[in-house]
Amino acid sequence: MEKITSAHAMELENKYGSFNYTPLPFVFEKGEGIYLWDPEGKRYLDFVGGFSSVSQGHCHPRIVKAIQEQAAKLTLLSRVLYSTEFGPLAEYATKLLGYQRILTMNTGAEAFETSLKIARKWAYTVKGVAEGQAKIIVCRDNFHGRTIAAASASSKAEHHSVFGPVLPGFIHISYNDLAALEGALKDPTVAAFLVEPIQGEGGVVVPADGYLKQAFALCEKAKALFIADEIQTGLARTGKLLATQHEGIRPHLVLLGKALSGGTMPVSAVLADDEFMKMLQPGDHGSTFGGNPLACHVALESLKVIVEEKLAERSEKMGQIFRAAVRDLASPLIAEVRGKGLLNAVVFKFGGDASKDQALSLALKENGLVVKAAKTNVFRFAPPLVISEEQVREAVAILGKTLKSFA
Ligand code: PXG
Repeated sequence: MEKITSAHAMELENKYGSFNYTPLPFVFEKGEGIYLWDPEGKRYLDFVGGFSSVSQGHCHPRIVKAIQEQAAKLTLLSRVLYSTEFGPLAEYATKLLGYQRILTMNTGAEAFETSLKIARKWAYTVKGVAEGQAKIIVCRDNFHGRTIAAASASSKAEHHSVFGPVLPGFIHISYNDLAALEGALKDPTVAAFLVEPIQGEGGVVVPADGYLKQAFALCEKAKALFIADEIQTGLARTGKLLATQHEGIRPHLVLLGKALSGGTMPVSAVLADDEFMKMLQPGDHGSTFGGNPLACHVALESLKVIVEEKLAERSEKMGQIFRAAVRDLASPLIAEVRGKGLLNAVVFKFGGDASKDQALSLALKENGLVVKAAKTNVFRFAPPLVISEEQVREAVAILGKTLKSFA
């Protein structure tokens, strides 16, 4: 096939693609470990990391091999038939993460939707909420995907107005606000509190120590489910296999996605014990592709890579090095660096000027570092977890050098 230049790739996408993204004008054709290459052959450090998906590194050889082997053997059955691949994944994932059962889907948004169905049915059949009345408490500035339910749960008014009517049944409270949660839980129709342990798309917002633990206790007391959306924070990203483990809690439901396949294909999951998983009976839920043999084989290998390469420990250590090194830059343009493990944000003093964000991304890319704002003036730094100390320091040096010449 003819080789495509960056300019031509952008021209085609801009001419024939849809309008729902405004990508940075960067084109890549290859990835390996923590590196990306553009079509012209220049190499970059990738600190976007597929938004927490390519935690095992781009094109991890073990994961690539797993895809190739299984793709040549059996890819899809649907779960109306047993496969040799689902069981081993289910056993490994549940034992690793401490739950009795796993339900596999494809995208993160589907895992989110699945958890809403479990929580609502549980509210009606176990908690005794009157039909049609179940509520889910969510946090402002959350991100759970792009489906109508996720848009309904979102606090983005602009999405409510153009994609409405939104689904009823969501109660919005402030993130990191226990008093608000306690108040909202007084409503006896509440089925669940659904929360990101760290708000990713919201700008890497880290709640106060103890927030999740106390929120879990409040849910237990009010007989409501605590659902952790660990699609971005889970699977070693924050320095533990699950971010909720930092506070020693075990949510009733956990949502996973992204790194569950090392960023190679859409695989998501809900983890739960029998009492909650049994809410979904035959006919209640499913998916053509969810739990397909290819996905299961790849997810199992992706989890084993996380465990065997000790990526949680690496994430914890490299995250500390990253944050300390960014603080050591002592740049007058940096307001704050925050995060856990390798889910970090650097907040810049650009006075809310979003055009500066684009200019900084361009300047950093010139110097070999790919990174992007999660929200205005807040850049998320979330590289593959296989990163070395030397590569962390190289990235921070690029940041320091770029900021020095950045007006
Ligand atoms: N929950 C969280 C916490 C997420 O970060 C989702 C759910 C939805 O996952 P899926 O697989 O349905 O995208 C996310 C996704 C985007 C985008 O353009 C989404 C995310 C990160 C960056 C961009 O939709 N996170």
